[in-house]
Amino acid sequence: MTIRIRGFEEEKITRAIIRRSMEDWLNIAETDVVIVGAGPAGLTAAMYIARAGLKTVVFERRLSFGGGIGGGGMQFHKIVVEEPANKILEEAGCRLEPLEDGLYTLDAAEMMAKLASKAIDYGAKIILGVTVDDLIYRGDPPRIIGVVVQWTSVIMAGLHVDPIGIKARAVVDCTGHDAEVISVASRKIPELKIAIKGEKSMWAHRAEELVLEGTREICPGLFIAGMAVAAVDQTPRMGPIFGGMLLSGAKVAQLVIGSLLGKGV
Ligand code: 48F
Repeated sequence: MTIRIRGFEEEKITRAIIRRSMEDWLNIAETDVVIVGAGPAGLTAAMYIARAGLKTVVFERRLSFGGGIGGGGMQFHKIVVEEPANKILEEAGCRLEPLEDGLYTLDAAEMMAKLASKAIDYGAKIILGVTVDDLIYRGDPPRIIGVVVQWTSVIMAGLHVDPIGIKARAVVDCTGHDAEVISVASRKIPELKIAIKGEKSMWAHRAEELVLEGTREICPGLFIAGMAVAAVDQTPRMGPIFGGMLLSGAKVAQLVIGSLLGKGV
C-alpha cells in the first residue's frame, strides 16, 4: 500500500505555530497556579492541582520534563520509592515492582513519562524551555501574585532582553536543590525574612520525613515542595529515593487546593 502525505505550504506551519502558541500564552498570562520545575514534586503537584480543576501551568527551564528522575541513582535506570508514595505512581498508571519493606522499583523513563502524561491529561500545561527568574509581589506584608519568565535560551546567550510577568493566585517552588524561586524571594523581598540555609549530608529516611513535614506555604501566595524544602530548612539529603518528592508534591497540591478552593485533594 502506498501512503500519500497530504500537501501543505511552509507558511501554514509557521502561522499554526504562532497563532496556537499565542492563544495559549494569552491564556497563561493570568492563571490560577504556576508550578516552577517539572521534576517529581512539580509533576505530582501539577497532576493533583489540575485534577481539582484549577488552571495550572508548569514552567520548566529545560527542554524536557522529569528533573532528577532521569538521572536516577548514579544514572542506573531504576527508581526506588517507598510506601505510601506507590499509590501516586499507581494512579499515574506506572507499573511498580515490589521489593521488601514497603519499597518498590520502576523504570525512570516510565515514571517521568506517566507522571507528565497524567498531569497533562488532567489539564496541566507544561511549558518547556522557560525559566522563572523573578517574582511579582504586592503589599506590606508582601503577597506573591505571580512570576517573571524568560526563555532559557535568552538567559544562556546572555542577551539583554526584558522578561515578562505572569499573574498567578498561587506559585509553587519545585525547583529542587537550589530552591531558585525562594532564593529570589529571600534576596529581593527582604521583608519576607526568608533565609536559604542549604541542605545537610545524607540521611535518607529522616530527609524524606522532613521534606514532607516542611512542605508549606512559606509566605502568602508562595508554596514550597520537593528538594527545595531541604535547601530552605537545612534538612539532610535523601539521595536516590523519590517517595518523599512525590508525597511532598501531593501535599503541596492539597495546600494549594485548600487555599484556592477551600477543600482537600
Ligand atoms: O531537581 P528536581 O527533580 O526537583 P524535585 O522535584 O526532586 C528532587 C529529586 O529529583 C532528586 C532528589 C531526591 O530524590 O534529590 O534530586 O524537588 O526538578 C527540579 C526541576 O526544576 C527545574 C529544573 O530544570 C528541574 O527540571 N528548574 C530549576 N530552576 C528553575 C526550573 C527555574 N528557575 N525555572 C524553571 N525551571
